[in-house]
Amino acid sequence: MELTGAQILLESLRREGVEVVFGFPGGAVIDIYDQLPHYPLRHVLVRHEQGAIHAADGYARATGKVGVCLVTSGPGATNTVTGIATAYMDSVPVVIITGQVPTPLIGNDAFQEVDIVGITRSCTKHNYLVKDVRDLARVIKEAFYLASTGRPGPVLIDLPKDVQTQLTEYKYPKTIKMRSYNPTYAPNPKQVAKVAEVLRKAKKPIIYAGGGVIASEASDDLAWLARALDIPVTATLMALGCFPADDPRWLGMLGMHGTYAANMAISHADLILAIGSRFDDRVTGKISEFAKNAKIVHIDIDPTSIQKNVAVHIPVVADCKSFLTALRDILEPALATEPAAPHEAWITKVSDWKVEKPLSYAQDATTIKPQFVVETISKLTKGEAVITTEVGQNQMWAAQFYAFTRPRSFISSGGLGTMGFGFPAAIGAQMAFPDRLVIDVAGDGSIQMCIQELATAVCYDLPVKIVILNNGYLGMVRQWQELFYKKNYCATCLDVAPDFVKLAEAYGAAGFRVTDPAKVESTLAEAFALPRPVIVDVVVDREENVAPMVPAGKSITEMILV
Ligand SMILES: Cc1ncc(C[n+]2csc(CCOP(=O)(O)OP(=O)(O)O)c2C)c(N)n1
Repeated sequence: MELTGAQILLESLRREGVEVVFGFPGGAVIDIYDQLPHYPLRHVLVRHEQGAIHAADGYARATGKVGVCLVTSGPGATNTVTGIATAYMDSVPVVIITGQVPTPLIGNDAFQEVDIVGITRSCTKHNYLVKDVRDLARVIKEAFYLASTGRPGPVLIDLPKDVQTQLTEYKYPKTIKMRSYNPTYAPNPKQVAKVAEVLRKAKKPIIYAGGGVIASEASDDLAWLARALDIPVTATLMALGCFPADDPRWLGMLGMHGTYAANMAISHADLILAIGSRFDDRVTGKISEFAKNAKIVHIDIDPTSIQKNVAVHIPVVADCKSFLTALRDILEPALATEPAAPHEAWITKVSDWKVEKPLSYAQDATTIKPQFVVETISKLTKGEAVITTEVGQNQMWAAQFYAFTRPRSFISSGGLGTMGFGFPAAIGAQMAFPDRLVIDVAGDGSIQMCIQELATAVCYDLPVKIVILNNGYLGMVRQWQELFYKKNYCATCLDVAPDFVKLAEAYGAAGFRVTDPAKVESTLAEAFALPRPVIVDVVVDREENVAPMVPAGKSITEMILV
């Protein structure tokens, strides 16, 4: 059967199992929108293309499926670039479809023309400009395959307007043939055996889990390993939720704003099992001082991330799930005959660090501490909500003080640190799970970057909650200015701010304000119970800092603790 390019696109999305498309129309995609009502796809009309890409990203992080976003050429396409880079840095599978000017006009500075393929070359896993409608079905099949396999990431398809209207015979390929792309899932058995051996011998082992554990759905396997061999677990921002916070082996996040216990434990370990993590500079601090006495085992699906930042003793190219399954196959029978020696002395040491310098704050009767707000959210939701965050102090407090119980429940821009991410990402997560409680923990600065999506939330009856930790500052930058720039608060005071309660109401959402610590819990509970979008504007201590903090370039043992 002959179909137009627009029909091929939509039919192929259907065949890929896509249920939701986040988008914003324009002249260069109007043919696609013209056909959209004929396909069983839910389209969410956002208010800004940055909202579309972050929502697709949030949907992908919450579900593990590929998120899809559709925008027009020129400014529509460029408005997605921040979101594409956000997804790329955090290895999130999204497919971005951009309209393009007709092929004869490409390169002519035509109206609303940009070279989006060129612009996004360095922040996509792959991208395509489709000049011939006969290539389209194959390109879409490849795009979904590339986005979701190996190390996941964003893939962009740029589709010129004339290609959308051309007709061709439609045949959706069943298989993919890409000679140069063969991700390795299964680990080398010899390497796994070596890992089993060093793990059993280690006296002071630690698991350092990264986002790959969540991406490969390996959280249960990780928990089995930690418990079977009695190993403490720390994780990156991206991996929060991969190990339950109530397990005694849980140390909290490591790195720049990690816990004292996690940073001390990784610095004193004799064996680090780094799994699905990439030794980001926010984690390692001064690299020459990082884990000097440890043997390092690194499991990653992306061979290029191994040996990139630190020297690794046992490299394993595999996805986390396959690796942990293979390791369990070796360890389980071995443990049946010879149980693992518990790491009593090591666990005691680690527990002492936890008790010595826990995450803490002092809530008094007058000024609300932001940490108290996050702890109250955690308590009210029993650690089971989907928490998205903006970027800054709010993000770090959410990471530190919310006790996550399951994977895919913490959704935050880790690698790029994108202010404005959290709210549209929450919309994406809420689209995927209409019945779950989805809360964006926000700063008063960040929330203003994509606040227009409140209209989207209201329009689609998405009961997303926004809790603003309102300190009247671009708090994290102010914190740096306080600590390292002699309190020169240049350009970080948000003197003029909207009345967030009225703003919520203006959009048709509900708004609350809290200034009294005694009212925090009841107000949040009331807000969470409302079946509609809500902003809770919590006026918090203006100059509270995130601690611990490792100053940039220092070793992670050199933490500022207050
Ligand atoms: C798009 C973008 N611009 C600038 C920054 C730099 N930045 C990092 S944190 C931060 C302050 C965030 O302020 P706010 O949202 O009020 O949160 P707070 O730190 O006060 O919780 C800024 C400006 C960024 N991360 N992203």
